[in-house]
Amino acid sequence: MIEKLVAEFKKVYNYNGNVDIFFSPGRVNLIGEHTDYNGGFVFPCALDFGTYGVAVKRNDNKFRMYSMNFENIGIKEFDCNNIVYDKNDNWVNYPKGVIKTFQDAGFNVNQGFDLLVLGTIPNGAGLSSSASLELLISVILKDFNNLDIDMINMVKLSQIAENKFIGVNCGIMDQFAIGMGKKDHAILLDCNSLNYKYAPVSLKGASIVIANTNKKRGLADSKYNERRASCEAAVKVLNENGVNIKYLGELSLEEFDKVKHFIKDEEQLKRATHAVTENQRTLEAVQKLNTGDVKAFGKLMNKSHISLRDDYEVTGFELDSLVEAAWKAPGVIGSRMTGAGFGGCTVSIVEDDKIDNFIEIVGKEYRDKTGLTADFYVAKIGDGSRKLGEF
Ligand code: NG1
Ligand code: MG
Repeated sequence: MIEKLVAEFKKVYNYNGNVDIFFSPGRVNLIGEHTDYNGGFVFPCALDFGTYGVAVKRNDNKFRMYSMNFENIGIKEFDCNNIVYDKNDNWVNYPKGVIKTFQDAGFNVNQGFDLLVLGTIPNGAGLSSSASLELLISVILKDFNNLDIDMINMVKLSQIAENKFIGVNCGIMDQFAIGMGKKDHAILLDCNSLNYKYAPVSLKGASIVIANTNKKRGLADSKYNERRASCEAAVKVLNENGVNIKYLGELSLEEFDKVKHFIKDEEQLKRATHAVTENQRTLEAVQKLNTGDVKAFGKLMNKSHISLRDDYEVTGFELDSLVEAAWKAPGVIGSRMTGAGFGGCTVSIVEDDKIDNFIEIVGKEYRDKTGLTADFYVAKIGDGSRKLGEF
């Protein structure tokens, strides 16, 4: 892989010296869905596949960028003094956004560089190829400009880049999981306080299997914003009735049960119910995993899916078909949709000796039902964004 990347860089930029290589993972959320922007808990982990960046410093403050995933776009060039969003720049807006956000935060990031990237994360599948790229750029900026900044602050700036420059109003989960990832661990993150704890993920002869529905997410962004708005509306109603909270994630299930009658709108009530119960499930699931009860963890993943299907209504035919097929398959400990929903991926925990069979029979049932072919990945949990070295 490294040799291929170096060779490609040398060809694209007609260059012959040493290069630096950086890597930033994708992420999968094991449980805690649509809780991040509700100030609740999430439990994601970084993956062992992600985005590679080959970079060489320039003698000026220009940036040149090339992606092996979008060869037709070719090399894009821009100057550090004039960074503006351009829809024709496609993926290059992400690096632009990160550089601009670092500048706005007062960091001198004027060291120009040539960059070649290769993403091994399926795009738009809910595995966070965008946050992966953002953190990749953050790590390069830190390295090339000798910046005094820690990973948590790079995570925050990357989220700001996505919110303000790209215009996607995401929570902090993706950037946090990718920047702060740790091999063989998932991160229990309180998205309100940003307190976090690493939990070892030892699945006792089982593995994480990610399955991509290959259903395009379509209107996902507008529906995502609708869900956020419903939760905010529920908070408003509760506050008008004397509950004093900023986020639904602040309420325990018991507290919520006492005040939920104030929410008269049926849809808002369902959305809020998901946010509160999912938060509780996430804490319980991590407790179970910590005591080695993988089966109980899997059951909570199943319940998470049901809540996302019935209360939050973000699953859809494809995700439901894939998860239902998984629930029936031998050796499956748990299965649910992951990410924003409406399409994208599912995450399952499957006994190692049943994985081949799982891929075959779940894949077949899904194809028969939907006419789509799912892609499967047996995932390993890897470390967060980092420099791999000089080559
Ligand atoms: P995905 O589907 O991976 O893009 C989105 C949000 C997360 C979180 C999840 C739902 C973006 C970029 N990310 O994830 O912050 O809210 O949905 O749990 O929108
Ligand atoms: Mg994204």
